Parts: sequence; structure tokens; C-alpha cells
Amino acid sequence: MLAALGLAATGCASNEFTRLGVPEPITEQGQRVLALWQGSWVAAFAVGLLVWGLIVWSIIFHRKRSEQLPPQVRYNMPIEALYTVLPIVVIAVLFYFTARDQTYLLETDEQADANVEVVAFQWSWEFNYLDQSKAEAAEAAGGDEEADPEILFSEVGTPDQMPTLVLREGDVVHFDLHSPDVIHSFWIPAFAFKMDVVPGHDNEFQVKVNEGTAGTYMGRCAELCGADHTRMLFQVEVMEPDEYDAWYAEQQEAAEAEQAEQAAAEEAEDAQSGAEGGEPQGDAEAEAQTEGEGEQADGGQDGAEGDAQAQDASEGEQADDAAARDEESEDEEAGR
Ligand SMILES: [Cu+2]
Repeated sequence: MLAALGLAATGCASNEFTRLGVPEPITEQGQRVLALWQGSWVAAFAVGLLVWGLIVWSIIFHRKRSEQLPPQVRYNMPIEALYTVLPIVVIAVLFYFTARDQTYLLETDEQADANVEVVAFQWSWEFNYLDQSKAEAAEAAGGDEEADPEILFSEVGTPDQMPTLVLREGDVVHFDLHSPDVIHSFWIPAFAFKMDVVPGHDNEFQVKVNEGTAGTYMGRCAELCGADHTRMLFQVEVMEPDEYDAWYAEQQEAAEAEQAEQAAAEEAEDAQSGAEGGEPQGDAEAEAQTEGEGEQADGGQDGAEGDAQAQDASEGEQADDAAARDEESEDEEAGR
């Protein structure tokens, strides 16, 4: 049995039949999972053959031949010991390989080429491509160990429009899994691996994408998470290095352009509301909008258009607020 397990674990010929239902893995880790799966089946078949063999043997060679009762024996110690020890050996071997492979699959020590934050929400996925370098530099400098890596660009899906996760052949990819609502499960069948995405508990794993695996694969949520669970799908596109690099640069440029556009729009708005008078008001409004606080922005606009007396009364206060927020945002930027 050990020999058979060993043979399977070295990953002999792997075709659709010998994979026993597992899709062709596209990661090194996936190949390990496949080997464990095949090895477990080899062990199960070995035990099965032994049991079926004994059944067939007794049916054929120990049929009822006369009315005479065969010799009645009991407490055969060697046999009793054998069928206590043998299952323990089988379980111990399966346990050993499972524990060994689990340790390997959950290892995240190797330096990753790409870092992706996966946010699973009801009911789609967000893939944030992270710039780990700054967080690592901060950590190395002995500074803020909790420093959050910067998001370079994002891909957000909806139940109607599934997002695409793009990976590069040969990359070690690190995944951080976050959920803002309920438990989901991040499953790419071609990884032969899935991991739960648990709110309040950040899971992580990483894989090495094999060479020669460029193509499109499916991803799903594997944890019943609500009404639209079945629509929580995504695509995985593995690209060749050149193609990926071009795509990556394009995404980064697009994200930067968007940021510049946003900043320009804010500046224009700032200037506009400044021209309308009520300078502190203008500041407060622009600040409120940059922080995405819709309510405050509305309040600011109402004030600007509406009651002049109320505006006078609150102007001093708002100017203070604006100054405080200015400081805050400056601190934030300096912190990055
Ligand atoms: Cu889900």
C-alpha cells in the first residue's frame, strides 16, 4: 500500500481518468492536492480489493456443503490483533500525508510576486491588486506593523457582471481574504483548493501558478451565502508574462488617470464654490466630498444656497471644522 501511495504521490501519468474527477490543476499546490486525492483512492482501492477478495474467496471455497456444522472457532488472537492494527496503520498513513500536505498548502513564507486582496460580498467579488512594497518597507523600518498596503487598482463585480481575476504564469500569488458580511468561500476549481472568507477573520494563502497554463478558468463561491449565492461567480484569466505586464501597466495607468481626474474635478469644484462666495463654506463642502460624506456635502450646499443668517451663524464653526479636516487629511497623506 505504501508503495502504491508513493507511486501516486510522485504524480505519475495524469489524465482525466486517473485524476478521478479533479480538474487539471494549474498550480503547484493543486498538483499536491491531486496527488493526495489519487493516493487516498489507491489506498481505498487496496483495502477494497482485499475485502472483496476475501468475500469472493469465502463464497467460492466455503459454500455450505452438508448439514454438518463446520468447526466452531473463536478468539483467534493473531486475526483479532490484525484487524485492530491494520485499520490503525491505514488511518495513520492517511493522516500523515494529509497533515504534511495541509502544512505545505497553507505555507505563505515564500516572497510573492503578486498580492491580491479578495473581498467577497453578497453577492460578488472585488479583487484589489496591492502594492506590498510600501507596507513591507514600513515594517522593515520597524515602524507601523499594521501598515496597510496601497491598492494599485481594483476589479469589482456584480451578480450580473462577473469580475475577472488576472494572474501571470509562473507567479507566486498571495491572496488575502476579507468579507464584510457573511461567510463565503473562495474557490477556483483549477487550483483544486478553496478557502473560507470569514468576516472578522482574515484568511490567507498563496499559490505558484504553473508555466504553460495561460487560459480562462472559472471561480465560484462555495459557501451558501444567501439568495444570490449561485450568481457569485468570477473568471480567472492566466496570462503569459508579456501579456500580463502590458495589462498590468494599463490597469495602473487607468487607475492613475482616474485619480488625477478626480483630483481635478475636486479642484474645479473648489474654485467654483469659492467664486460663489462663502469661502469657508466652499472649503467645508469640498472636504466633505473628498471624504465621501454625502450628508455633510448636502448640508454644505443647502447652506450655500439657502438661509444667509443660518450660514452666518454656523460659518465660524464650519471654518473650524474645515481647518481640522485639512489637518487630518494632510496627516493621512503624510502617513502614506
Ligand atoms: Cu458567497
